[in-house]
Amino acid sequence: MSQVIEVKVPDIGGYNDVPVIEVLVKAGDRVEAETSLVTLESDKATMDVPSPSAGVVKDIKVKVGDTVSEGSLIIMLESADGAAPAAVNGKAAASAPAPAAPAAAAPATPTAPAPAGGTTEVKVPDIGGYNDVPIIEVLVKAGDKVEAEQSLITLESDKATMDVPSPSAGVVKEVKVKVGDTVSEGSVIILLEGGAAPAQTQATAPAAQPAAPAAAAPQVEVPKAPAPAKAAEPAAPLVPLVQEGEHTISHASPSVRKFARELGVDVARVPGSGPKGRITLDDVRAFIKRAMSGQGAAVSAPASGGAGLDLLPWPKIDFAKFGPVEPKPLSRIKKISGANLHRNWVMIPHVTNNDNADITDLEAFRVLLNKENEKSGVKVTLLAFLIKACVAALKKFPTFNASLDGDNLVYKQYFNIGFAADTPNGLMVPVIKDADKKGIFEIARETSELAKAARDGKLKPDQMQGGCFSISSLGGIGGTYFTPIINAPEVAILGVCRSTQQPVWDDAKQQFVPRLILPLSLSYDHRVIDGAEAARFNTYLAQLLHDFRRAML
Ligand code: CAO
Repeated sequence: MSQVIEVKVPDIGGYNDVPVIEVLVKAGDRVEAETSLVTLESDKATMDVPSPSAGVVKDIKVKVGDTVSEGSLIIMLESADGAAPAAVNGKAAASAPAPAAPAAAAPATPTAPAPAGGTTEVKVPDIGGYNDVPIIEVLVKAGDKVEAEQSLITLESDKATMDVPSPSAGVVKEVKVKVGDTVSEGSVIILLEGGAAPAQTQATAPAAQPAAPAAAAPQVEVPKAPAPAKAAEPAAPLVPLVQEGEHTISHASPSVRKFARELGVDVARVPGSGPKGRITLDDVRAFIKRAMSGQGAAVSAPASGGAGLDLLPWPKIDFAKFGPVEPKPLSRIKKISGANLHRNWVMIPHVTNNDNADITDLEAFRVLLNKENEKSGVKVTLLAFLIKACVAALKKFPTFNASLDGDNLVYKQYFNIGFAADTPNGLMVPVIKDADKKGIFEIARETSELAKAARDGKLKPDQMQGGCFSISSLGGIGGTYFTPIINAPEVAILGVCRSTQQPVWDDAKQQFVPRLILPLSLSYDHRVIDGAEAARFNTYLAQLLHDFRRAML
C-alpha cells in the first residue's frame, strides 16, 4: 500500500540555513530509494539528500536558492511499497521524519587548537569511517599564507566531496600529499607554520580529546566531519555527486563552487578538465579569462539543455614527434585580433552573400585618373572606389550602418569605413572617418597613409575606432570568394577578391564579350539583416561599381 511521506533534511552536521543548489527531481518523477533529491552546499561541503524509499515525487517544497536546516521539509513522496526505510517506516505519512542519516560528510571542522607559532601537522579528520579516500585537489602550496578555515585539500569518496580546512591561520611549510594519493583519518596532509587557532576552534575542542603530545611538531587533530550513515542508521547512505556518463550535475568541490560563486560564475557552464570531468580552480580561472577576452561563449556550455557548444578540449600534440619544430609566441596583435575574431565568429550568426560586379568601365576610369594625376603623388586605388560605393549603399540600406545594443538597433548617421590591412604582425583595421564627406583622392591618400602606419606599427587607437562597416580587400593578392568575419559591433563586412577578365553574354551584341569581373562577398549578421536585404545591398553595390552614376539617382 502506498503512503505519502514527508522527506526532510537529515542531520547535516549542525549546519543551518544551507543553500539548495540543485533540485534534481520534479513532481511526477519516479525515484528509487537513495536517488538524490536535492543538493545542498555549505561553504565546505556539497551533499545530496537521497530519497528514503522508492516512490513518486508528489510535491517539491524547495527551490534552488532556498536555505534549509535539519528537519526542513523538502519533498512529499508517495512511497511505492509503503516499506519506507527504518527511519521512516511505521510513522504516520504526513509526519514521517526525515531519513536518519546525514546526506553527506560535512566539512571537517578543526577540533583542537594550533599553537601560536611553531609547526603543526594538519591531519585528515574523522571522515565517517572511510579509508583510502582519494585526494582530488590540493589547493595550497608550500609558502602559501592561509586563513583559518581555508580549504587545504579536497577529498572525494564515491559518496561525497569534502574539503579539509586549515585549523588556523598560518603559512604552509610543506604539503605532504599530492593529487591521487589516498588518505584516511589521521593521515598527515600539511605542515603548517605559525598562527594561533581561532577562539571557536579552541572552544569546540572536545573535552575527551587527548591534548596534543608535547613533540617538536605538535599534532593538530583536525576536523571532525560528521559521519555519514553508520550501522545504527541504515537509512539513506551518501550518493555520488556525479554519476558516470551523466553530466547533469556539475562535478566540483565545495571550494571550487564557492570560488566560482564569489566571481559570479555559473559552475554548470565551466568545462571540467579533471578526472571524470571534474571542475578545478584552474578551470574556473580559465573560464573567466576566456570570458574577459570575449571568448567565453565559445567554450562554455551549459551542462544540460544543449544550448551551448560542448566542445572537446583543444588537442595537445607533441609535434616534435613527427619532425623538427620551432615554437614562436603569437604576436600581440594576433593575440588581440584573434580573441576578437573568435568572439565575433562564435557570437554572430554569419551569412555570406556572394555576387559579381562588372568593373570594366570603373577600372578604365581609375587608370585614366591615375594617368591624369601622375604628378599628384596620390594613386587612386580600387579600394577608394569601394569605400565610396559602400557609403552610397549604406545610405540606401541603413540597417547595414547600425549596431545591436540589447533589444535596440542603433542607426548611425555618420559613415566611417574600416579596411583590413595586412601587416607583418597581423591584421589591423584602420578607419576612414566621415567617408561620405571625402572625395576619391582624399580617401585614396588617407587609406595609403593609414595602411603604411599600420605596417609600421604606428597606428593610433583613435585611428582604429568608430567604424560602421568594414572592407577586406584581397584583390591585390588573389582568390575568388571568401567569408569575411564581421567586425563587431558592426553588422556587415564586404570581402573583395581579385578581379578577372571573364566572358559575359552581351544581349545587344548577341555574343560573349570580355569584362572585368570583381567578386564581392558580403557577410552579414542575420539577427539584424535578412537574406533578401543582403542580396539587395550586394546587387546595388555591384550596380554602383558597374556604373557610378547610379549613386546620383
Ligand atoms: N582585383 C585585381 N587587382 C587588384 C584588386 C582587385 N580587386 N585590388 C587591388 N588590385 C591590384 C591593384 O591594381 C594594384 O596593382 P598595381 O600594383 O599593378 O597597380 C595592386 O593590386 C595593389 O593594390 P593597391 O595598391 O590598390 O592596394 P589595395 O588597395 O588593393 O590594398 C590594402 C590596400 C591595405 C587593403 C592591402 O594592402 C591589404 O592589406 N590587403 C589585405 C587585407 C586583408 O588581409 N584582408 C583579410 C582580412 S581577414 O578577413
